[in-house]
Amino acid sequence: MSYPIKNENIGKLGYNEWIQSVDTEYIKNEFSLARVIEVNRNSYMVSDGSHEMSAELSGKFMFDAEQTSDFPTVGDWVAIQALDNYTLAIVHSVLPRKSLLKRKEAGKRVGFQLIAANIDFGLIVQSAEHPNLNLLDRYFVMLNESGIEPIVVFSKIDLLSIAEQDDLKGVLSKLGNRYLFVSNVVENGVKTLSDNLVAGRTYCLLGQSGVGKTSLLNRLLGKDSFRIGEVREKDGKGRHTTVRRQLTCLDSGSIFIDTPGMRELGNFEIKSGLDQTFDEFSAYALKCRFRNCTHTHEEGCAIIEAIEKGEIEEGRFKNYLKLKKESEFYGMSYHEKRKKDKSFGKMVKNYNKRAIKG
Ligand SMILES: Nc1nc2c(ncn2[C@@H]2O[C@H](COP(=O)(O)OP(=O)(O)O)[C@@H](O)[C@H]2O)c(=O)[nH]1
Ligand SMILES: [Mg+2]
Ligand SMILES: [Zn+2]
Repeated sequence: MSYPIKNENIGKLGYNEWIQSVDTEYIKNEFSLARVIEVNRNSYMVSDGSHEMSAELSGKFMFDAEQTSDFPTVGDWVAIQALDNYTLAIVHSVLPRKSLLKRKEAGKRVGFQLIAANIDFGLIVQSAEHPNLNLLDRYFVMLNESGIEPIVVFSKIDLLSIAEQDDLKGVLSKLGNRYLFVSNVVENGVKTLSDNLVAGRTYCLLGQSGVGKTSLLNRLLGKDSFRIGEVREKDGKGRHTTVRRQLTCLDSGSIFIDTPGMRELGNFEIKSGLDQTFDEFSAYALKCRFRNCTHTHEEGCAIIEAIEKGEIEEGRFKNYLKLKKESEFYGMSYHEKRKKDKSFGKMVKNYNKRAIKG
């Protein structure tokens, strides 16, 4: 029995010109195109737009896979063989990715975990009650580095008084970030977000556990499709309770990936992402005495001077240093990392002390 290469409903999964331009090499003969819609530890679900199938990796795939990033993650386009009247799919290859989100594995300095692939927009969700601007920067760096456009959403706005909302707006305007306030319990902001979503594009919900990511997705779907509040940071033993990630299509045509909360968000070797995130530094950096200034301790560093004059916020600079050191750490070889691992925390502390006196 032969199946069509591309299901006529593949478009609703975000099939577009970009993936069309790469799929011809992979989607031929007995293979057809599908997207990974769920990853739960090592089990997968894929969809071709009309059929949702549980999926297994082919023997050759398993044999050839060498590293974490070779394996499929949610959002990936894959070449499959549909079997048993579309109940089972064998995954033969993962198509090249437009973007890939990954993070450092919890508690480990070495090794990483894939979050999602082929994401256009990252929806960073934070509770308006507990905004964390340093963490926000971390997400910006991660998204900028992967070429994913960040959108910031502050949820639970219903829990803030008008005065508190104004205070928060004051803090945020200073940073000049684009953001949105929403409440998932009263009519507020969700419609603005929903009106601005782009059909055919893939959005990934990011943020700590309990901030309201799944509630927001349910609101956007207009029904309670996903269970909220079920994802806890830790169980009694302090381990993650779930690793499930799911992709779902809104009626309006945009595609959403929900992720469980992340206890720890580590970045990898970062190049452009860091400069892009702290781009207000760049005008000062041109005036540093040394062209290769690292803005960490140098004499004549215009950034350090700007901090002393109060033109750049010290907290942002400290966060910049921290992320920069981390990034350099991830750029090292495996063995260098193991060696440095223990002294890492101390290293960051010392840099902060040296750079900012008093
Ligand atoms: N007051 C208020 N509570 C919310 C809001 N959004 C989510 N919650 C609650 O916050 C808890 C965690 O929500 P959930 O969507 O599961 O968060 P997730 O872990 O980020 O997916 C649940 O008890 C929700 O009812 C909101 O906008 N306002
Ligand atoms: Mg959730
Ligand atoms: Zn400098």
